[in-house]
Amino acid sequence: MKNPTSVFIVIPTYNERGNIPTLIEALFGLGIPDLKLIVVDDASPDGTAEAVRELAVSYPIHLIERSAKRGLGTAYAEAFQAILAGRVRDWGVPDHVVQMDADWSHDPAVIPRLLDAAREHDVVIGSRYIAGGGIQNWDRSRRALSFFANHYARRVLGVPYRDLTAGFKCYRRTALEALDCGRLSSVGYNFQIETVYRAHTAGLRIAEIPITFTERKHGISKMNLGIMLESFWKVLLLRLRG
Ligand SMILES: Nc1nc2c(ncn2[C@@H]2O[C@H](COP(=O)(O)OP(=O)(O)OP(=O)(O)O)[C@@H](O)[C@H]2O)c(=O)[nH]1
Ligand SMILES: [Mg+2]
Repeated sequence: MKNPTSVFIVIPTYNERGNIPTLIEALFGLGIPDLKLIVVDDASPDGTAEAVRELAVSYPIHLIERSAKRGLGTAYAEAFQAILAGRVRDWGVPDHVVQMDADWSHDPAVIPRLLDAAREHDVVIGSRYIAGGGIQNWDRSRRALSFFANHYARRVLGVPYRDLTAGFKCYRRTALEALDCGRLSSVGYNFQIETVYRAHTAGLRIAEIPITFTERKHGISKMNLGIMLESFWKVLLLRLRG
């Protein structure tokens, strides 16, 4: 008999060798039944893919290897499309899909709470900007950037969610279908805003639950000016064209 909630976690990686092994151990240590992991690695020069392959001997991990760094947004879109098409091994299509970063900014211990909230909602956002949520170890400029990006996107798009740029989310399978991943236009982190906006305009039930986001300890950030500019103009385009 099929498990009542089968769960896939999707993690995009670029140079996360220092983070991914301990994170994978922690994820499979959560005791979530029927958990599967999909890692999308963009030819990380630091050997992230190799580290994932070593752990795939012991755990149900599917590694999607792309030939060059092509952005977090396209990595997620590719994984989500493969999942919905049932193209990930013989694992079938899961009931829930969780997305998270590889760098320990997202605490694996929160995942059961995301799944819990997903009983009553189609999309659950792990939110830094509601009561009980927060950020550890971000300097003032990074906080200001995130605050501005959220404020801007919320005003332009006219949606009520406090953390539109959150990268820790859980979708019901039906919500992923409604996103129509082939249509997603974001290359970089704008993916986070675009997914929530599409879910909102599709009339899905979206909840935010509080999380504490912790800045990475290992590796370096991939945030850059191009990623910021993409968000600036693509949020406008989203509003104009839907
Ligand atoms: N496959 C793939 N993954 C990426 C790419 N860019 C970023 N990532 C991954 O996406 C997740 C989020 O990227 P981060 O660099 O942590 O972004 P951030 O959280 O805004 O920045 P810091 O935490 O400050 O480093 C991490 O797991 C990255 O390894 C990419 O182009 N391709
Ligand atoms: Mg990070």
